[in-house]
Amino acid sequence: MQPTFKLRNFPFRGPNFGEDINGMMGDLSRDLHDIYNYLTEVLSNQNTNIEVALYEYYATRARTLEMEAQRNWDNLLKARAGETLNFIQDFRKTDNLTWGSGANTIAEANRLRFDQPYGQLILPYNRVKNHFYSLDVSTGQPIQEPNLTVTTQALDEGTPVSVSETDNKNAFNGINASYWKRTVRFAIENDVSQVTCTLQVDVPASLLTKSNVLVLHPYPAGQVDILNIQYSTTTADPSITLPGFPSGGVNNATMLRYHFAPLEITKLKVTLRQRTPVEWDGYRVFSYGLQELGLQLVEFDHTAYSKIGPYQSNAAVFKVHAPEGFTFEQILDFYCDPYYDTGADHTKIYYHIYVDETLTTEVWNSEDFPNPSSTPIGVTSHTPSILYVLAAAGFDSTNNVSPVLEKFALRATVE
Ligand SMILES: [Ca+2]
Repeated sequence: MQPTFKLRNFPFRGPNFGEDINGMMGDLSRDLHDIYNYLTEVLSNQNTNIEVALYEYYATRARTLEMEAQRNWDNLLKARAGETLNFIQDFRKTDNLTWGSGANTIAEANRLRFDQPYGQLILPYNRVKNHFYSLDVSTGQPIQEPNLTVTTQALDEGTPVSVSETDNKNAFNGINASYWKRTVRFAIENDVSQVTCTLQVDVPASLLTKSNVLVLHPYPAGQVDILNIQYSTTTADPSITLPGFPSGGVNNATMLRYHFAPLEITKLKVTLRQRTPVEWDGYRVFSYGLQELGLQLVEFDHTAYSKIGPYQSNAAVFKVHAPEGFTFEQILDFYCDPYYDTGADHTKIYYHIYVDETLTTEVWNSEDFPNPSSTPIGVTSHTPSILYVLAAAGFDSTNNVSPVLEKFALRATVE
């Protein structure tokens, strides 16, 4: 949209011509009209986009609730048939999270950090240093490091009609709403099924210190495959896969976060793939990118795990509910990912099971008891309808990392 307005010359004390005045007013009126039309169209498009996203959200939510209901009913039917039940707690959900009650309630200062979007329970953060931006002390807004070198490279993008890209530095500014997006458009009859590219960034030398956490928010969330995250600690191009990144990559990636022993990372490279084209304005279009890629040095809380009064270490508690009308009889197995500390492996992850929310009657803990799979735990004398599973962790100083707890599972019978 271009303004049509042309400034006419009106000399001081005349002569001024009605034609000029009217012409200029006409231009202004047309421009205002165009601006209003344009704004109305933009707002209307925006509302349509929000509406589409909302419908998609409701549909996804409905499917999730349906699956949850099915799982609960599955356990109820098994309970009625006298079968063994499985209970799985993934740390992407907060509904069963509690901190106990009464004198043993886990104090605010001793709570594990629960980061639901990543599905992770980790040690509390004391301090965080971001390598690509800092926060303005007066406004609280992120300020990007000015000397950032970022390069995008097509790996395999076929023969597109056009490729456009927003500023790739948007992936490093600490603002999710401002993202790097690469749009690859093909003719509609083109059968291309996927596109791949890489994004490489040099960690600014002025900010070069060690890093131990990497966070990645893909765009669009849940539709981009992250094929690799590689780093370098020299001037050479990144070729070493980030510790903890799965060898098969992460398909349909949502928010990702990796913790590793501190490394002096100088360069980072992310390989992305998009396999979901959309038909857009008559073209076959692949869009992919990142909302944010963050590299951080996090100082974790180092409070040691103590078995006596476990609630004084960093911990969290999850309720496991027996199906309606039943109480727990025997715990037959306990499994967790990552696995609890068995002594030699230093995972520094510990679990306790209580039959009361006040965390007073412990029926099992991972240090003193064998796994229930070898020695089942009878709990009938307590008639618990809820089990309280306490997860505790201490800093792993052998490997210089925080434990990252992701899920646990219980197998039990009820009566
Ligand atoms: Ca961003």
